[in-house]
Amino acid sequence: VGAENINTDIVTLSRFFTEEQIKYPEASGDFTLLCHALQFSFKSIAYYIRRASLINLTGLAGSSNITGDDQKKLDVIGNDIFISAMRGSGKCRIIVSEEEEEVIRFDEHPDARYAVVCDPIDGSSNLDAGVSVGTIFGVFQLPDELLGPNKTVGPEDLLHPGTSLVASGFTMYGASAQLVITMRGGGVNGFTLENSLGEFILTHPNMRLPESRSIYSVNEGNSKYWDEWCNAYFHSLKYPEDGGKPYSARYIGSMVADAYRTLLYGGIFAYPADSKSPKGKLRILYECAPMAMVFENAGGLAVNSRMERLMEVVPETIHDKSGVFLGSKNEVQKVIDMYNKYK
Ligand code: FBP
Repeated sequence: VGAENINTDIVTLSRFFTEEQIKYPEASGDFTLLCHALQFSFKSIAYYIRRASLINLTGLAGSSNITGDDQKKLDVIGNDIFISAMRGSGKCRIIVSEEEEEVIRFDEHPDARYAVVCDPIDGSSNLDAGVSVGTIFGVFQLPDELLGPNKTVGPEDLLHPGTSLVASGFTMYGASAQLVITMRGGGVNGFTLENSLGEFILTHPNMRLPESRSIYSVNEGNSKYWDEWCNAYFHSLKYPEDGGKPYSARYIGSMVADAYRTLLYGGIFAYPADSKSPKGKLRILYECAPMAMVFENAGGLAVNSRMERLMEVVPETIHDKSGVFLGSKNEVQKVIDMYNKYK
C-alpha cells in the first residue's frame, strides 16, 4: 500500500467528543469527561472479553444477580470496570447497573450532574460460546436542585422516560468492537475499535436504518405464550398474503448483536411481552430506552407491546421491564397495524 492510500484524516472517538463539545461554547466539559470514562470502560471490557478463554474468565462466578441468573465471571468484571470508570470520571453522581439490585451513589462527587444506566455485559448467556455480547448505556442529566453536598439522590430520580436521556448507545464486542452512540436531538454514529491503536475510529457516520427490510428477529420458541395478534403478525411475515417471498429469520439471542444487525440492514427486532412474562424480558432503563433512542435517531421506530412509543415509557422501578419492537419504520408500522386489527 502506497503512503498516498493511507487515510490520515481519521476521526477518533476522542476527537469526536472534543468537536461535539466545541459546538457548545457554554459546555463545562463535564459531559466530555464522562464520555471519556465510558470509552475507557468499553475498551477495558473489550480487552477482557477477547482474552476470556485464555485467562480462564469463562464460566460461573458463583453468585447470582437480582434476576436469579447465575453470574458469569465476566459479568462481575464488566460491572466492576464500569462502576470504577464512572466513579473515576468524577462526573457521575449515581448509577444503575443490571448487575446491582440497588443504585450506586458516588457521594464523594456531590456536584456531579450525570446519572448513568447500564447493562455492562448484555447477552452474557452467549459468552462461553464466543458469541457477540455488548454494553448498553444511557446518560441522564440531574436537575440543579439535586446537586450539592446536602442533597440525596435516589432511585426515584432515575425513573424517567427515554425522552429525558441526553445520550445513549451500546458497544458490541464482536469480530471487532463496535460502538454506536447518539446524543439527544442528534444523529447516530458508529465507531470501530482499532485494537493496535487502542482507538475507536468513526467508521459509520450518520447511521440511518433502511425504511423496510424483510428480516425478523425474535425468540420464536416463545410463540406458545404470545398474544393472538403477535402470532398473527409473525405468521403474516412467513406466509405473506400476496403470495410473495417470506421474511428471513435471524436471531442471535444477544440484544446488541441483533440490534446492531437491524440498525445496519433494517428489519425488525422484537422481544414481546407474553403470558409467561407479562412485562416482557428486557429492562426499560438500560436496555429498551437507550436502544429506542438509537433507533429513533437513526430514522427507525420503537414501541412496546401496547404499541406505545418506547421512549415515553416511564419505568416504575429501576429494573422494570417492557415488551419491545424496534426496527425499520415500515416494519414497526406493520406490527402496529396488526395490533390495531386485533384490538
Ligand atoms: P441478559 O442481560 O441476562 O444477558 O439478558 C438479555 C438478553 O440476553 C438479550 O441480550 C437478548 O435479546 C435476550 O436476553 C435473549 O433472551 P432469550 O434467550 O429468552 O431469547
